[in-house]
Amino acid sequence: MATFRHICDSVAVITLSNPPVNALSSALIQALQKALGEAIRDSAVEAIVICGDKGKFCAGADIREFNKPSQKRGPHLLLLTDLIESNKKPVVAAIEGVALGGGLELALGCHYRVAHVQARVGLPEVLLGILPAASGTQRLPRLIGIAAALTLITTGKYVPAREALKLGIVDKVVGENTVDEAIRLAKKVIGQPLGSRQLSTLPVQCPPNVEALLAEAMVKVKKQFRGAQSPQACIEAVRAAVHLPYTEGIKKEQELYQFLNATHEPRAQQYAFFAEREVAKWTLPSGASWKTVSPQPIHTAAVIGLGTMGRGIVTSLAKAKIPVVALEQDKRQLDIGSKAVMSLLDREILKMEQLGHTEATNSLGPVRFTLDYDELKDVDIVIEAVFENMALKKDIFRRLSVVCKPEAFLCTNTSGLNIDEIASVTNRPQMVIGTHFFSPAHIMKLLEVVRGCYTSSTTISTAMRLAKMLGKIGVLVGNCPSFVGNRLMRLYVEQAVFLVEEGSKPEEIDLALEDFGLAMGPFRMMDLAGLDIGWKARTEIGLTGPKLPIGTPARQRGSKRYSPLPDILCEQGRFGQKSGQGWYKYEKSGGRNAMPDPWLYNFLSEYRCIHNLKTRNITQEEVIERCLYILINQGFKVLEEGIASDPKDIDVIYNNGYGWPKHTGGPMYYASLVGLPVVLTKLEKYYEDNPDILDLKPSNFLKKLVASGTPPLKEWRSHLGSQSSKL
Ligand code: T1G
Ligand code: NAD
Repeated sequence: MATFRHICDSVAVITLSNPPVNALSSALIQALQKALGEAIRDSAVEAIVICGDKGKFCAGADIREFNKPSQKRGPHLLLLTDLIESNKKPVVAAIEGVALGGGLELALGCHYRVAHVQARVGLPEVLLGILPAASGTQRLPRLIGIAAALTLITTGKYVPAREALKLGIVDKVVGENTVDEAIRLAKKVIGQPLGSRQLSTLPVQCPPNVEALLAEAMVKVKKQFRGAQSPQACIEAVRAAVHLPYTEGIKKEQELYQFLNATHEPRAQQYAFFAEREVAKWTLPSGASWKTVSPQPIHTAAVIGLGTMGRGIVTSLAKAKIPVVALEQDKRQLDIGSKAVMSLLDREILKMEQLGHTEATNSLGPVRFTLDYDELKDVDIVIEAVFENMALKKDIFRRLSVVCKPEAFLCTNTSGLNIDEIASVTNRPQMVIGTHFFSPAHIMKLLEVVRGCYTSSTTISTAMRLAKMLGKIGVLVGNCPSFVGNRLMRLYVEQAVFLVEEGSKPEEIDLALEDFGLAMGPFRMMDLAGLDIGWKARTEIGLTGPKLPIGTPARQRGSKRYSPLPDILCEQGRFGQKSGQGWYKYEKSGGRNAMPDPWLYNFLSEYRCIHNLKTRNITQEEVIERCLYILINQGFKVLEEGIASDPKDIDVIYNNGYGWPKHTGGPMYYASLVGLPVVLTKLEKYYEDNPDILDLKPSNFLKKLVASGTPPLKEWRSHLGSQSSKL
């Protein structure tokens, strides 16, 4: 815990110590309060430096204590920041690693801040469904102005030291010996007046258009974080800093904090925070786990196919400083692919330079472009990202078997093909695994790691380690058509199309689901991804097109309802954004502004006439329930089948790969919020109304949980039979 020691020349150094990130637990705050009191009272001490143990200043309040009753939490950090600021001895924060949330608030209470060049600072509370509650919303605007403070507080963005220096958050950035530099500074300022360094006493510098600025920020967060309350509360707190004196502003900050704490958001966001970290701790039914199985080192990689996904995957590897060999099928595709990769890498370099990196170019791993498989012979891992075609993928994996060294791992980026079938053509099926990246692959955080029946635990360990190296969140899932993410997504999208048949407009459905908080409604998403991709896949498996048996009813496949609407749009050349029209129309081919299309309304009327469909008024509630509950129901099926081992795996996949609003925790957490009995009853009702939508039939696992009294989400796993796991 906080340790206090004298050093020569009258500077006391207080070190925060609470591994691994020096989070401010009640015990640490208490120890810090004690150490500060001693230093302030000690007449031999003339200045104080606060630093963090093991190269990390502080990651803020201890999130694990958030559910503790407040009377058991001990002294409030806020009081400590006021104590530090008002004391007569100068206090300097020596920031190494991170100063986040309460950690930055603590540093803002100090009179000076020195940061290591690799340190990052920020107020990420909004990402936990709360707001900075130890004066951050009042001190930061006084230090850096309203506009910059609003950005930091409403986005939770982490700012690197050099940018923090430009913004005025820190006073000095050093390349080494941060604590020594802080001590030097502390000695220098002994005896100097501290008035201008006490942020709470400073006026907020308001631009004349401050109200417009606040209003603009409100519009932005309402759009960006639809349905979430914490970003709006953050703006209200900053508004208080503009209009009220510090002590009144603090009261407002506390009031807003209490308000948010009474909502479900903090619990949902904090669940999502820990879930993202827990998914790395995989375990197999055999007992092999992240703890027991070591990954193999990855020094070099290859990527095959430089299309939409391949170019992002190459960029992602280069960003992680892993040298990559990038292979294409012919000279023309190689030229196109290499140009695209180079342009992505240039953009990465630019971003780094803007953040103050002086050697950005050297911080990327080298990329070599080739048509020659021989160049793959020494790489440690290959990631295949060619067209979604089983025969082609098998051809490539056969070839890789011959060319690659026996220790090389072979990964496929397939969105849903059978990993076992691909593995079976190789001479090392135990070293084949699915690494399902999301588009754009150099940006999206999620990596679905798909275990086939032959995949060894070392291969899993290595793929999960790769995710970490790439700065991604790897989630281990089992092998089934479309894996977890796309399997659930397909039903959600299909449900949206059924609702259009029944009377909704695409834009009404999109709006309902975007208001719920999804980043993009299903129709805008289909238009963005390209309707032709699904059409091609459905044609290949004979759901439509020439392979469809003659006499198949238009709106039925087997005993299931089917909607040919997306197929018909494609037959008319409406592929979405790329062709300038799909479910919406666009200003031009490749345009991004989705506009409702009167053509579609006429087309839908005719379609409904032809198929004798009566339109009805569909409420927003029905849209949300049918689209989301069918997805959730499939989540329960995935758990029942052992394709995912825990509800949090599904939630992490949806929060990080599909734009699900984190303030609801993820689909499975959301189901627990709504209440499993409610979800079950609604599914039963919708299934009764639509007996040909078989996936509305409630899953046995959902029924089992309700029958066992609806246990809390963390106990669901124990209600699964252990034999069911496919991991
Ligand atoms: N409290 C408790 N545990 C924490 C923690 C925290 N604040 N931050 C990290 N951990 C745990 C994490 O669960 C993991 O545990 C381990 O530390 C390593 O984390 C009053 C209300 C600091 C940049 O939001 O952003 O201050 O899995 O795997 O990639 O206004 O963790 O090993 O058991 O993420 O090196 C605001 C959140 C709090 C910071 C390190 N602070 N943390 O990243 O390692 S609210 C935050 C992070 C607040 C005040 C309020 C990152 C990191 P385990 P890791 P990393
Ligand atoms: P794409 O059509 O954009 O690119 C495929 C690339 O593979 C092309 O550049 C093509 O020239 C190259 N290629 C084809 N045959 C080759 C061969 N024999 N050798 C070398 N290169 C060859 O496809 P994409 O969207 O990048 O998808 C690639 C894979 O990733 C597919 O399996 C797809 O299902 C999967 N995936 C796609 C997305 C997405 O959003 N596009 C998301 C996740 C996964």
